[in-house]
Formats: sequence, C-alpha cells, structure tokens
Amino acid sequence: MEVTRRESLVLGAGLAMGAAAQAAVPGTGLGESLNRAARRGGRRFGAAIGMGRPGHVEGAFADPQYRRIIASECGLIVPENELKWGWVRRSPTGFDFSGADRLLAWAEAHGLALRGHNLVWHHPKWWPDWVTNYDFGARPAAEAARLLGEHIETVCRRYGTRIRSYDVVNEAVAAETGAMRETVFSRAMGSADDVLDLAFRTARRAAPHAQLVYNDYMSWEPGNETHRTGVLRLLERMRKRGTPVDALGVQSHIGSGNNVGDPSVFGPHDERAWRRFLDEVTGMGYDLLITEFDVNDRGIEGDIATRDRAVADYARAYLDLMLSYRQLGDVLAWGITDNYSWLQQRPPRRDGLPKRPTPYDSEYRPKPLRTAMAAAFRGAVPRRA
Ligand code: 9MR
Repeated sequence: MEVTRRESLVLGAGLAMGAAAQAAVPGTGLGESLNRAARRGGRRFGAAIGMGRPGHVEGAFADPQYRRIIASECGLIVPENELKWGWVRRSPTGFDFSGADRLLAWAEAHGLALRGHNLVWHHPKWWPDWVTNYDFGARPAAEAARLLGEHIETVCRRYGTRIRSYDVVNEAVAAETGAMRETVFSRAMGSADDVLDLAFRTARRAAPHAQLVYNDYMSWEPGNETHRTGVLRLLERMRKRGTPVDALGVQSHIGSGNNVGDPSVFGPHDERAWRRFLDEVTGMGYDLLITEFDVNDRGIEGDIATRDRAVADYARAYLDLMLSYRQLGDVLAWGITDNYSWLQQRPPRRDGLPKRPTPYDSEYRPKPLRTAMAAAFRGAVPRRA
C-alpha cells in the first residue's frame, strides 16, 4: 500500500518534532495526541488495526482516514488478527506473514512500534480446523510441544527486536468456571499449565528482549468474580513454576454486553473488588497493560450526546483507576473509529443503531471519549521507572 501524501506530511512533520507519533493531531485542532498525553506518565498509547477482509470491519488498514488517525494519535499498533494462527497458519505446511509484514512495515515508516498478538490463543474455538483435527501420533505430548515450539520460534525469530512485546498466551481461563480451558494441545500435553509453560519458556528463549504477557478479559463488572479468581490462581501457579511472564494484559472491553453479565444494563462495576484483583496481580510482581480497550454502549439508552457522555464518564472512572497503578504500562484501544469496531458484529442495540465504543465516530470526528482518555492520561500517576 502506498503511503499517501497526507500520511507523508504527518510523518514529515512528526519527524521534525523528533517522533512522528507525538505530533499534534492534524486537521482536528486537538493539539496534543493521545500518545503524547500518555507519554507524560511514561506510557504509550496505541490501537488495533486490521487488514482482514476488505470492506469488512476488520479491513481498517485499507482506509486512509483510519491510517491517518492511527499515525497521528498512536505510539504503537497491534494487528487485530494478522499474527493469529487463523491467519499465519492457515495450513499445516507453511506460514503466511503477508499481513503482519505489511502492518509492521507501515508502522515502522510512521515511527510506530508493534505489539505481537498472539502466539497461542488457548481457546478451542480459535484454532484453525487443521489444528483441531490434527493427528498427534503415538507420542502426542512430544508432537504438541514440537508444533507449538516451532510456531513460537518461527514468529519470534522472524521479527527479532522489531517486536518487543507479545501476548504469548491469550484467554486460557474459562470465564464461567475459572478453570483452565482444554484444547487439543492441553489434551495432547496432559495439562493446560504445561502448554503455557512451554509457550512462555519458548518465547523467552526466542525473544529474550521482549515483554511476555498473559492476556485475558476478566473485568471489573459483576459476573467476572470467577474469571478473576481463575486468572489469579493461574498467575500464582506460573510464579511458583518460574514461568517467565512479565505482565498481565487486561483487555478492558468494558461496558455492557461484555462476555458476561447482563447485556441490558450499562455501568455497574465493583471498583473495590477490581482494586483487590489488581493489587494481588501487582503484588506478585506482574506489570499491567491495557491491551484492548473499548466501551460497549449496547445497554445505554438515549440520544447520541447522552450515550457519548455516559461512555466517556464510565471510561474516565475506569482509566483513572487503572492509571493510578505505577505498574501499568502501555494502553491500547481495540480500534480507534466506531465503524471498524468488532462490536458492530456482536448482538445489536435494541434501537438498532450502531454502537459508539471508540474515541472517534464513523465520520472520523473525535468524541467525548477521546477527551476523557486524554484527561485521564494527563492526570495519571507516572509509570514506575
Ligand atoms: O476483533 C477481532 C475480530 O476481528 C476477530 O474476528 C476475532 C477472532 O479472531 O477476534 C477479535 O479480537 C479479539 C482478540 O483477538 C482477543 N480478545 C477479544 C477480541 C474481541 O473479540
């Protein structure tokens, strides 16, 4: 994809200031970018971008307006799908890095870093069919370790120090029971913990420079207690086993219509329980990241202004709490304009209107959510040095 003239202007202006991602937001009168605001506390702001199916919500990368906002607001990006097994390993015989390569080249041309998402999505639903039906042969544990190890090493070695943070394992704890999910790999290897151990140890060897993250969607909303407890127990076990995990990725898909809870109600949350959870996680020596922030407004009634205000206030309370932790590092949104949000494909609102979960609307105009995010960054407790 060609870098447009507009993008090269943004890039040129940014480089003149020392870093493309710290430029003011061109054409918006917004002044400081979200990344610049985050940098005040020693953090970076980033967002997901996808080049999935053209014309589909995952195809944001094809949209120059989307790329322009990312280039001007962010210090890093994360590929929405292009590093998952579902893209990279569509067949057992090869690796397809075409999507991730293009995203990384574009990111580097704009002075942006790229996070790796993910090396192992430990959830039976998200493996390609050939993996689900794989014949692990007479020595299943050895074959599973070989296949996983080969995948992780190949990805990490390909990108070397160009990728400095990986979601090594994603969503291994079942939200409903708090138990570890079973997958073809956990069955072949004997236990899910063995899969995680192998994944993190292999990643540490193959990418010793990289931050290694366990990423999950436990949240501060009612209905998440079991999930949170399951994640805490997993983090404890990994510490005991010496599994090399640096940080917990808190996905932060907040709001109603989340994976658990009552989709018709917006807003209830338990700050005390959430703090207890974060205190336990950081008490074990883990750092924190916000990896997939968005606010599902499925359950908020009212006109656009009312909805946007409620989303902004809810986000502000959440981000203020998260940004009070010195252990919190980078903050990434799961999409930056509403029209490309994955939430548009989830159960619709009762009024049938599109959701408004991201900092920019579908006409690429900044929303109150963006203002709330910038204010939260400016008021943040600085990140631990
Ligand atoms: O937003 C992603 C969507 O485009 C994909 O179809 C889906 C399956 O690969 O994954 C979505 O991203 C998920 C992320 O990888 C892990 N946490 C939950 C995200 C939203 O479902």
